[in-house]
Amino acid sequence: MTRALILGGTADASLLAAAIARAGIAAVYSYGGRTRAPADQPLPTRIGGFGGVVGLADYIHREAITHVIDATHPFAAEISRNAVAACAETGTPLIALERAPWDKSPVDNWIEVADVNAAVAALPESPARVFLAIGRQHIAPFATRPQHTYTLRFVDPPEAPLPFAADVIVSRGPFTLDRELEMMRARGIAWIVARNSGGDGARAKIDAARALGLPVIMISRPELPERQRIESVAGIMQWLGHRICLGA
Ligand code: 3Y8
Ligand code: NAP
Repeated sequence: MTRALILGGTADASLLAAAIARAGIAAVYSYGGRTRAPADQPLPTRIGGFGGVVGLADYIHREAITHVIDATHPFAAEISRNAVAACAETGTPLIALERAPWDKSPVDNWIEVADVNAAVAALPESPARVFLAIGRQHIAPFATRPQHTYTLRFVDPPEAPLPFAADVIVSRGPFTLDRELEMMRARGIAWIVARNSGGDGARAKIDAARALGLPVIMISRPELPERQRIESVAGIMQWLGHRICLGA
């Protein structure tokens, strides 16, 4: 009896959930519990951590999960690592729905860096107006550069005081090119810090930076363990269907 676990929390995961629900395949959708009101899904949904690798392995056993699909975000490295370990331990087939990174075009002005600390170091010394489009969890290192005027964008309003003075836009995306252009012009943004998330949901700011000729400090993705991965929902459905036919 097939029962898939979708590790979700992205636009792609929502598209996959819709396809699985349409196909009538039994599945459960899992959010990490990061936002106050995550989008509804057409599948039974759970919210919150599993309790590390052990917790995820227990969940797989307890809930008779037969297939795990990691459709989380490329920067959600911990849950992805846990999924590889828990599926190896329980002998559960695992596949990742993983979007390709954005490619730098010759007209893009990117400074590619390995992590947030390198992004801080890549900012200019002289005061600048900087748009930090990297969410809420990893902004603290920018407190070491208080000379800049920061615009942040969060999914939910900040609950705690910010580690530095900043203007916060509360918006969950996906975002449009026109809105990104309007925001950047209105705020006189001169620098953008982004993660190479890939996909369409966050791409508009990259296109807006290109149109305005603005530099983007682009944070590369974290290293993830080897696992089978597919870039399309159709590919995942094929993988799932094939395994269901094989009874594997
Ligand atoms: C909780 C689910 C949909 C899904 C929307 C995608 C697109 C918009 C782009 C910017 C960049 C950022 C952030 C972002 C994007 C989509 C997609 C994507 C980036 C939701 C969602 C959850 C989260 C968690 C949240 C993080 C934060 C990151 C904001 C739902 C809306 C910056 C990533 O406050 C917090 O704790 C937020 C945390 C992880 C990164 C961070 O470290 O702050 N996403 N985002 C999922 C869960 O609980 O399991 O609430 O419905 C999903 C989406 N976020 O419905 O179309 O990529 O699929 N999300 C980044 O790219 O750097 C915004 O502002 O330009
Ligand atoms: P993370 O750092 O990789 O994971 C931290 C811990 O959160 C995990 O160890 C796990 O806790 C729990 N967790 C994360 N995702 C989960 C899920 N889908 N279901 C159940 N538990 C989950 O994750 P993150 O970067 O904070 O991302 C959290 C969620 O936001 C994910 O669903 C991700 O797809 C979504 N998201 C993240 C980003 C981003 O930039 N990181 C962007 C868009 C969407 P336990 O160890 O207790 O199991």
